[in-house]
Amino acid sequence: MQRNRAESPLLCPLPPADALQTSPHGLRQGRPAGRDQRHHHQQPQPGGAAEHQTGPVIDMPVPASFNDITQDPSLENYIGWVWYEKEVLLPLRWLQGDPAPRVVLRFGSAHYYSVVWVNGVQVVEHEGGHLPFEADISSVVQGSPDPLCRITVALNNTLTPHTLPPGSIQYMADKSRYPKNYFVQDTKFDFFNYAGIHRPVVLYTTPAAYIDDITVTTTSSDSVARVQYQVSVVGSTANSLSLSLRDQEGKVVATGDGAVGELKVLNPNLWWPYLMHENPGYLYSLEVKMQAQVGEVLLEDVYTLPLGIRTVHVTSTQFLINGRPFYFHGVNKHEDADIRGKGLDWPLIVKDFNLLRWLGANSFRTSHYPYAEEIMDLCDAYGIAVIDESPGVGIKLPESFGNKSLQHHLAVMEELVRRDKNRPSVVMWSVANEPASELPPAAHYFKTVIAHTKALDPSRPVTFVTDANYALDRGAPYVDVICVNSYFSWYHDPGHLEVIPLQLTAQFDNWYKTYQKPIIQSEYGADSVPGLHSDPPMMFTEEYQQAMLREYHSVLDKKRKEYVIGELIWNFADFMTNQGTTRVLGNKKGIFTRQRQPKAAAFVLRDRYWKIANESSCLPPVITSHSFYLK
Ligand code: GCB
Repeated sequence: MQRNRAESPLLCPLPPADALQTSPHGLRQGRPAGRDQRHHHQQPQPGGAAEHQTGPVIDMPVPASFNDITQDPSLENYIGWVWYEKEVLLPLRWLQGDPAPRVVLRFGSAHYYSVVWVNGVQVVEHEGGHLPFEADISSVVQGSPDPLCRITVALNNTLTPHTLPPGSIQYMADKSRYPKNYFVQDTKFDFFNYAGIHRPVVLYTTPAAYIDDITVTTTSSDSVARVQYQVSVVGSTANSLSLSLRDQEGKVVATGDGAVGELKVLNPNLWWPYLMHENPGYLYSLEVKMQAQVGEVLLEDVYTLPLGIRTVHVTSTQFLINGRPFYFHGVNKHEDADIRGKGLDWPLIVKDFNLLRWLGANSFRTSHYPYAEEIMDLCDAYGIAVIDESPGVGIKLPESFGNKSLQHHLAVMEELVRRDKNRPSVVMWSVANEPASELPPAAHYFKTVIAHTKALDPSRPVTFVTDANYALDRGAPYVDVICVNSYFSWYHDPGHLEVIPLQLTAQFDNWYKTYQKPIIQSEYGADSVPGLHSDPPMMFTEEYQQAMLREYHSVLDKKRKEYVIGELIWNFADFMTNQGTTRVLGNKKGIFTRQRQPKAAAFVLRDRYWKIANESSCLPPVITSHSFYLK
């Protein structure tokens, strides 16, 4: 569980748009200090952004990536420190009381390494984008005579062989070819390394004694479900806990007390994926109340957790949700859009969910990093099954398999599992995408990361996504489901659609014979430039993208009767990448454009996904009216 803004009436979100300022050309801009590529660990000095800037101060919206906001190309590709700063007035009731409330500053995510000060006092540092972090700032703000709170953030987007994702700085020393101090950041992944404060920054309060974490797991038989819970409280040892579970009508269906226990729900409404039930995404609401006596005062904290009752099991040929075979007909996505880059964008998020439902998609993988909690909330509510992926993308260098990287990967899995463990939509963890899993150290590395993830959450299967040869992959023995990416007739045998039946059939047969584990085609696809046409189909046209999909589909139709349990198109929408000779303003393998308009391939996939949903004796809800999601 991660407390977020949904729970607290005392939230004071930092206003967007006019807000934080960055001095991207500021402190320690330019060449990283030292060749060990650890310059981001050299702490900037505390104090305000204004004191440190050496470049212009820019109005920078939050949340957003900073890269595409200005007309300055050097900011677009900037690597190094940037500074954000904002002053907010805190309500006086946050600063007083005995005991005074606990005041928390929370970041949904900031890319990549952050150091945060409040009123010049360092309150937290955090390594890694894509996941939340927070700081208890009570002692800083409550000690101050002034309700003004100055929040200063130093952010560094440098990736090293030990970050997730990894990267490295390449120094171009040849003075005859490059300007003095020239360097570029090299990454082994195919999306633009957008940076900035990407998700909301909020201030909230709790009592001095508070509910710190809740873990729930669910099991069910025909007419009874059991919800196992565990609650941890911080700030008091003498406290009492009471729980009540309400259905969607607000009726209390089970109650419990104590820090550990089980709730019994008769005739439960199970959480079903979209298109598998006429009422997908059923969520109960679990209210946890804590009372603690601290000195003379009785403190009360309440946390309400949306809760879906469902089970997940994997056999050698099937993926079962609530005991019924589930076929992933879905997409891979990115957090990516014009102008805001990877910044949270509500209209875009809701548009994407409407497109997913239009498409008949029942699932997606959070390629290649954890997505915003706001997105995950909608997956829970709409019944979109999620393969929740860590930022372990592009782990290719041998040094990225060493102990230092491994320890960081374990820590990232802890953060991810803590954040998403209670989400019914999350049906599997993916610890990485396309690592160099054929390298000898990959065996120990993946064995350890997967075992750790399973220890953190024994209730879900774990995988990583591979493009290695089935006979050489050293991580595959440890996964529950084989997830394979392949691009036959694109990166291999470009232009030759006729090789697909043979090569794709062999791919599936080889993996299955070796491991007897169910398989997901976790990526396949072709770039198409919208509006480009040719018949016979040629690469980069809309016709070629359609034709490639159809060739894959005819093999998938045979294999899904055996052990193939899913297909996820690469990609839902076009997205930005580094510039390169194979990328035309980014990766064009979207079935929608970056602006979310359908290409011809979207209609091929839509016909297919609805056909599969109808076949599997599910009850497809046809969207006949518009209901608006209000937050
Ligand atoms: C892949 C990667 C994905 C790329 C895609 C492509 O295998 O997992 O990140 O974007 O191929 O289009 O090359």
